[in-house]
Amino acid sequence: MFAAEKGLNLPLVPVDLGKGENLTSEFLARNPLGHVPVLELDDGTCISESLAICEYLEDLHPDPSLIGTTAKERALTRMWDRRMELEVMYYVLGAFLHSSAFFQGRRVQVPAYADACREVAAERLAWIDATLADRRYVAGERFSIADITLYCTLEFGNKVGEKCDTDTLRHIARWHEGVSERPSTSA
Ligand SMILES: N[C@@H](CCC(=O)N[C@@H](CS)C(=O)NCC(=O)O)C(=O)O
Repeated sequence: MFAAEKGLNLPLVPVDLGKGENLTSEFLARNPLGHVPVLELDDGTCISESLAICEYLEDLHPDPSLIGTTAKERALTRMWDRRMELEVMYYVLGAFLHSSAFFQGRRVQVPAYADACREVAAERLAWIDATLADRRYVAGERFSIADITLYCTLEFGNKVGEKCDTDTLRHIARWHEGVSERPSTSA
C-alpha cells in the first residue's frame, strides 16, 4: 500500500506461508527470521522489516511524502506510526497469534494472553476513535504511513476474526471509509 501510494510498481513474488515457503533455505537466506515482506534490490541486498522498507522507498521517492517533509512533521508521523504498530497492531496480532489454529505447533500459544491482547486492543481503538474525532487522519490533516499501519491492522483483524467494532467507533468508521476509497487499498 505504501509503494502504491507512491505510484511504484514493484515486481511481487508471492510466498505461501501456509505451505511453509518462508522456511525454505532459499527464503531464509533472504531473511533468517522467515518473515515477509522482503525487498530485494538489483544488487541482491535484501531488506526486511516493513518500516525499513517504507523508509527506503520514502528516501528514494520522497514525493508524495508519507512520513513528512520537515523534522517536526517526520517526528510526529513516526510517533503516531509507532503507536499504531506497538499499541494497536501488536495487540491485534497477539490476539490472533495466541488463539489461531494456524499457529498451533508453529509458535508457543498462551490462550489467556490472546484474551488480554483483545482487551487492550479494544481500549487502544477507543482511544484512536476519540483522537480521530477532531482530525482527518491519524497523524493530523495529512494522510501518512500511520494511516497505512492502522488500516492494514484493521483489515487484517477483520479477516482473522479480530474485528474492530466500527458500529460503536464512529470516528474510526468515518476514517476507514475515506481510506478505503484510496486506489492504494486495492492495488
Ligand atoms: N517485524 C516484521 C514482522 C514481519 C512478520 O511478522 N511477517 C509475518 C506475516 S505478516 C510472517 O512472515 N509470518 C510468517 C511466520 O510467522 O511463519 C515487519 O514489520 O515486517
